[in-house]
Amino acid sequence: MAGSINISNEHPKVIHTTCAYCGVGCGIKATVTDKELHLVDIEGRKDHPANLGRLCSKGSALGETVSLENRLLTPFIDEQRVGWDKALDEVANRLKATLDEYGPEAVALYGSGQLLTEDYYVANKLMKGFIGTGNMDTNSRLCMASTVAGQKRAFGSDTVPGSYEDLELADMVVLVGANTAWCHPVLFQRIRAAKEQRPEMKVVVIDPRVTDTCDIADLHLPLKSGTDTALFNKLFSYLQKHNKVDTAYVDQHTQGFEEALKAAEKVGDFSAVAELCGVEKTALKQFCQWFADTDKVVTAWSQGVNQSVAGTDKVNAIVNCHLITGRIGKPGTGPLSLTGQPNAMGGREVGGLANQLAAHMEFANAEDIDRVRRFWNAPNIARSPGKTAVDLFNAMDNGEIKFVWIMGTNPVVSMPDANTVISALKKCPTVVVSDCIEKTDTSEFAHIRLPAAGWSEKDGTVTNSERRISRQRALFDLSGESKPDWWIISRVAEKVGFGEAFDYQSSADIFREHAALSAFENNSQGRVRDFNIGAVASISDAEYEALEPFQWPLIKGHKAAQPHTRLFADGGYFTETGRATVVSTEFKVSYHQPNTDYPLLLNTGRVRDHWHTMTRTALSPRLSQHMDEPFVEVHPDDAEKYGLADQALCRLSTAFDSILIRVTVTPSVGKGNVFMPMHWTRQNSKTGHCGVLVKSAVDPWSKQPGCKHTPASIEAVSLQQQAVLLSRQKQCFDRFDYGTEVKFQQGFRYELAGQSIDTTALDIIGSEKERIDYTDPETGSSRSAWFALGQLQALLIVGETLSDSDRSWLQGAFDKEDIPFSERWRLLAGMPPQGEDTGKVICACFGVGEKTICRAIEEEGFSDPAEVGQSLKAGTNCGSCIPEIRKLISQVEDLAINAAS
Ligand SMILES: Nc1nc2c(c(=O)[nH]1)N[C@H]1C(S)=C(S)[C@@H](COP(=O)(O)OP(=O)(O)OC[C@H]3O[C@@H](n4cnc5c(=O)[nH]c(N)nc54)[C@H](O)[C@@H]3O)O[C@H]1N2
Ligand SMILES: Nc1nc2c(c(=O)[nH]1)N[C@H]1C(S)=C(S)[C@@H](COP(=O)(O)OP(=O)(O)OC[C@H]3O[C@@H](n4cnc5c(=O)[nH]c(N)nc54)[C@H](O)[C@@H]3O)O[C@H]1N2
Ligand code: SF4
Ligand SMILES: [Mo]
Repeated sequence: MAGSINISNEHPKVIHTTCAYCGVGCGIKATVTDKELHLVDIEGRKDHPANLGRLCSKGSALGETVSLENRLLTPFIDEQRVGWDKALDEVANRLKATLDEYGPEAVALYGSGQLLTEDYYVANKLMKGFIGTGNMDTNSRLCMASTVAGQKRAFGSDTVPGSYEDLELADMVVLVGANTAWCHPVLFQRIRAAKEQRPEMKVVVIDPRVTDTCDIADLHLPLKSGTDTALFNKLFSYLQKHNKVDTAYVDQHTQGFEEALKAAEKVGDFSAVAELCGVEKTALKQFCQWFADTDKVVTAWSQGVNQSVAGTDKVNAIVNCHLITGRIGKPGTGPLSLTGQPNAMGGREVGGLANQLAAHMEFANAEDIDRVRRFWNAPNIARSPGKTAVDLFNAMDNGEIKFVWIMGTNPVVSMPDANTVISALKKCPTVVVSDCIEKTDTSEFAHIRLPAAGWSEKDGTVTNSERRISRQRALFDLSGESKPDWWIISRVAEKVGFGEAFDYQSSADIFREHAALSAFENNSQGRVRDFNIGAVASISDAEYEALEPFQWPLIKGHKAAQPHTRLFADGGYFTETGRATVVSTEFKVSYHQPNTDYPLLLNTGRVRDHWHTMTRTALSPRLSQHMDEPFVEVHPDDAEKYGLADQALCRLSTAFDSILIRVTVTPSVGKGNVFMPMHWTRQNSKTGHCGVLVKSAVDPWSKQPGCKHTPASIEAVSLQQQAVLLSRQKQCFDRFDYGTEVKFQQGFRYELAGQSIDTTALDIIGSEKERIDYTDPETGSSRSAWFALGQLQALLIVGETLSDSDRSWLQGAFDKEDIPFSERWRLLAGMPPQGEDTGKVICACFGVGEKTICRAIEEEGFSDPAEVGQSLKAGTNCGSCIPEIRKLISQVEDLAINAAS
């Protein structure tokens, strides 16, 4: 069944692996068609329980992102290419020197939920067990820390109680601060399919924005940013008032109910809460009634909950409503945290956060410290938690951290107050960056860059949001000199003098040790821990190779045939008393308030087809077309108030920095809010970086920053000139005031603006003889096109406003081998040849454009996305664009009605 890492040269070769992206953890059937050229066909694995054959647009396009483009293929020291021996010596020597001079607290490692469990385990063991500092934190601090803290407060352990199938078995699914349609698309597809089968199943979306997730919502509560605790406290008191408390469950399995009820009641009556949360009173009542009357409820949440200075309380306010109704651990019920990264869960299992030790053991427990010390035979085990992400970079900025190793994350883009991160990295005497990509915003500050194996080459395990451990397998040999992260860390550890403990030869070696630690003195003496995969602690290399997905816990001696799909239906919590804690939570108005200088609230998040800092998705022209330029969404009333036109450039400012960015006017953001995606970096945009604007205030329990809530202001700007350059070759956009790069099939498009646009220095290959120009005498706008042997090389358009569909057909002109002279004028006149005007890409899977879809709706009278799918295939693969197709149908219908009246 399973694939093999010993890839033979026979083709095609089918390998089962797991998607590189989100925490859904979809199983992939990869058919390698050419190992040398890195060609692979990607399909969803039908027998993987997470996706049952489905994939989303990003997963489907994985094959487009495994080329060697932009890859870091050898180690570098200070921009000098070096061999591994030299690079490892340099890291080890600098590490030793720092330890000798300043001690372990001057050393830090900042990791990522995109590392495999095996990589993460070794990194954590080196830092906490052998170097002897807790200063190993991870980007999960920006992502899941509030859920970890909330679950620990409630359950005594970081346990996700349910499974994905509960989303299908539920009679009501509540999605809080989660744009599931875009960020966990396969789960969204599963919910949609369940609802289609049982239309009585209810979906409630709680999000300040109207997102595509609302496409299947029976009720959307556009609450004021940050007010979730108030809303769930109201629900708590409503449930109690309406006799919906499962008193038997509360009495037997929980503690803290009375205090928590008192705290929840403080929030006031429906009118007060509706006002506070900014939602309609009737809608709020409706939600409470539905929740009260439905036994099978799943509440799933993501970053709208976690990324808040009150994130942990939000998590507990949600969990409380499940605990007091006993709706946990039973089919179709439960609180369900949706994890972001492919291995956010695995990172937590090995102790990747600075306040964790390993295998769900704690610094707070002296027995745990001793247990891990004995198991690792660790000489210098850390005895207290280390610095969490924001503190860690602040400490670096203050000169306390002298050596940092950044692995699998891009903090210059993803950290709040990114300018402080830049300043810290500039000051830090040694910055080591392990990444797959040659140049990232973070690696620009590295003294040593180490080439890591990426998805499609690396080999190990990941855990998804439902505690399911799956294998990621290599599809190709390692590229260039790149090495797996576990190998790099182990070899450095050896050179620092910890050879015996890091003598790993394969990821299987590490997995076995990790599994053994999870079971070590677990359930025999001392306390019982939730994370236990002892059953796989002594598997052979061949068994590891063939390992099929399984859910933890998987305790030795228990039958694998009885998986722990759910926990806690009959209590059994991991607190000292064995009871879950109903945590008192309180809403404070001061959490997320704009102020007079910054009267708006900046919300940040994701778009459908890009992943984080775009190091992978920007390689795919298909994925790059859906949302191609950084933007800030502004409500129409605010746009009017601040004099902002749709698609114009504006200045968006916070107390931290100020940027130039394009405005999208849309009622989908609430009045007083603006929304900006987190993805764009200095590699592809001059100014569209959101991290520099974001406030770094953190939650007191989880230390997770509130990335969704920064007071902001916005103003119109007038730049004299705008230009669009399409070019077969990459160009530099740094000298323009505004510039963004977008990849398309045959080249790059640049959106440029500035007080004056000097394009003379552009590096365009094309014969001047084959150049044609046109200047509009009335407007002064101009177009120039360069050809070489009849093929279009570049096209520069200055001073015109282009539509999305103009851009898409002009990009299409680069596909042609030869453009006859008789056709070239069309490029200057802006007239697409018939049938080539397809519009902006809506369906990324099949590359179907907006205009093509609208024409079909108009001409064929389609009234349902399924009909559009039958005719054009759009929306029939991953389905992520179905909400957009539905919007186009209603737009075309509205136009027809308006035309008729
Ligand atoms: N396409 C895509 N998918 C991804 C990723 C990606 O980069 N791209 N990244 C992955 C990762 S690591 C993560 S963590 C997940 C994140 O997945 P999500 O959390 O679903 O995504 P976000 O867009 O960050 O934020 C979700 C929503 O929270 C809302 N929100 C903001 N403030 C509040 C609030 O106070 N209360 C409530 N209730 N809602 C609020 C925002 O308006 C936003 O729509 O996605 C994963 N999947
Ligand atoms: N404003 C704002 N900021 C946010 C968020 C938000 O919603 N708003 N969301 C936060 C969240 S939830 C998250 S998860 C973070 C994500 O933010 P980051 O972790 O910074 O983003 P990525 O682009 O995923 O960075 C991963 C890096 O690791 C590299 N890489 C990939 N695989 C490997 C590997 O196997 N080994 C090594 N060594 N390198 C590898 C990639 O090339 C890339 O450079 O952003 C956070 N920041
Ligand atoms: S939902 Fe999409 S991105 Fe997430 S794991 Fe599945 S295919 Fe990958
Ligand atoms: Mo995340």
